[in-house]
Order: sequence, then structure tokens, then C-alpha cells
Amino acid sequence: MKPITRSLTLVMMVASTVLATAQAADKSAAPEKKASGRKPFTPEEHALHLPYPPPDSPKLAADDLVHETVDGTVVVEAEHFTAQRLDMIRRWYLSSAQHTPAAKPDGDPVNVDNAGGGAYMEALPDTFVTDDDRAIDGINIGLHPGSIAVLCYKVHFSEPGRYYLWTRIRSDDEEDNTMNAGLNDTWQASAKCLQFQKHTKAWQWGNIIRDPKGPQHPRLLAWLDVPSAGVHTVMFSMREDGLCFDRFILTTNKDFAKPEGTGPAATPAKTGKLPEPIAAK
Ligand SMILES: [Ca+2]
Ligand SMILES: [Ca+2]
Ligand SMILES: [Ca+2]
Repeated sequence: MKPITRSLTLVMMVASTVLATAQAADKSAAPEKKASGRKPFTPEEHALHLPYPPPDSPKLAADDLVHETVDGTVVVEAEHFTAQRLDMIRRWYLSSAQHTPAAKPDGDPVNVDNAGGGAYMEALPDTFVTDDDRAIDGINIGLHPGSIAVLCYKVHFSEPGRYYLWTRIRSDDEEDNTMNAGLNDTWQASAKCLQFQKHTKAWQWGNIIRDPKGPQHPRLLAWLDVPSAGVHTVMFSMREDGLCFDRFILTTNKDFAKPEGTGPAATPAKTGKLPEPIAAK
């Protein structure tokens, strides 16, 4: 080895030793880096949260069904939707005395008692059940309105304006008492996180949203602003899985009294035909 080569080799050896020492010191000094992003599923979690819901939910309404406002109010059964979207991970399942969703897990049986039209829709499977369960956005919770399990209803509005939203739902556990509403693929802040009482195990009407500042703040009225007279698409998307959705009302009357029981009769269709109520067996 020539002297110049020997010197170069020596310099490189020293440099690499210094670097290795520095790296070792750095490693011992630096705190353990936390993994960012979503923690990967274990095979057991994958099987629990992503079981691929069975495509067994019938659709009662024909595609031409259009609901309409009468004197500024429309009353619609949740099961009278005309389209369902983004339903690969969670889906709204028809539930009635004659329809039991095949999707699992679901912690409770069909509870059709006192449901309007003898039927309701439930977002399943239901894997976000208690505060201890892992909540995963886009799987068992939809923090972004319109991101998962979307039901669509065509409604003819006789006039544009602000329509206050009343929704009838049922919460059977700790984590199934919120949903989102929108219009024409626009998810207005005034209908984000419709908030209901949890774990009531009974049907309830609600007309409020959670304050965007947090659940400890006062609730705000829920509404949708309708830009023009004519047919628009009213939408509901899952927020917490397992919520049971029976009916909704849109009304220009800000002081609309909280409905009792199932509430007013469903508004007759503008076009198409309202499906018949589903009889108890
Ligand atoms: Ca749930
Ligand atoms: Ca359930
Ligand atoms: Ca219903």
C-alpha cells in the first residue's frame, strides 16, 4: 500500500469510528420515536372491524321516488331512500319484523317496536360499542361527514330557504348516538354530528348538533339550507356504527314542536310510490 493510500484508509477508518460513536450516542439520547399514522391491524382486529358486510339489504323504494314538502314540511321514513353509497365497509341495513340484517357483529336484535313504517335502517357491522373500543375513522366511525355509508333521498322543495332537521333514531349502546346530514354532496356544518342521547334503548327525536367546539358546549339547532326550489338530494352518513335510523323531518318552521311517538304521517310522494308499511309478522 502506497503511503498516500494508507493515510486515506486511516482517515476513513477514524471517520467511520467517529460517525458510529456519534450515531450510538444519538440513539441513546433520543427518545424512542413513536410510529405515526394508523396502527396496523392484527389479524383478529381485521376480522372484527373489516368483515366485508354481506350485500343482503333490500331497497324498498324504486329509483323514481321523490318526496315533497307540503306547507314547508316533509316527513320521510329512513327506509324510503333511493340510493346508498360508500357502503363497502359499513352499510345501512333494512331492519323490520321481516328483515334481519346478516351483518355481524351486532350487539342487539332487531327492535322494530314503534318504528315508523314498521322498519328502520341500522349502520352495521357495529364494532365501536364502548369507550374502551378502538374507534377508527372511516371504519367504525365517520368523523368526516359523507365519508362512509351514505343514504340518499330525493326531495322536491317548493321553496328555497332554511329547513330545520328533526331525526328519529335509537341508540342501544354507548357509541351509536350521532350521525351526519347533508344536501347534494355538500355537508353543511349546521348538520354535522347530529347529537342524540346515548344508550336510551328507545326511539327518540332530536334536532340538535354537537357544537364544533366540543361536546361540553351548548347544542345548536340542526338545519339544511336549500338553495332553490325543486328536487335536491338529502343525505345522511354514518358517524357511529350501530345507530338505528327511523325517520326524518325537514321543516321551515323553526318552532316545530318536538314530535311525539313516531311523529306525523309520512308525506305523500311527489312522483313514484311510497312503499307500503312493513307489517309485524
Ligand atoms: Ca357503535
Ligand atoms: Ca345494533
Ligand atoms: Ca321507519
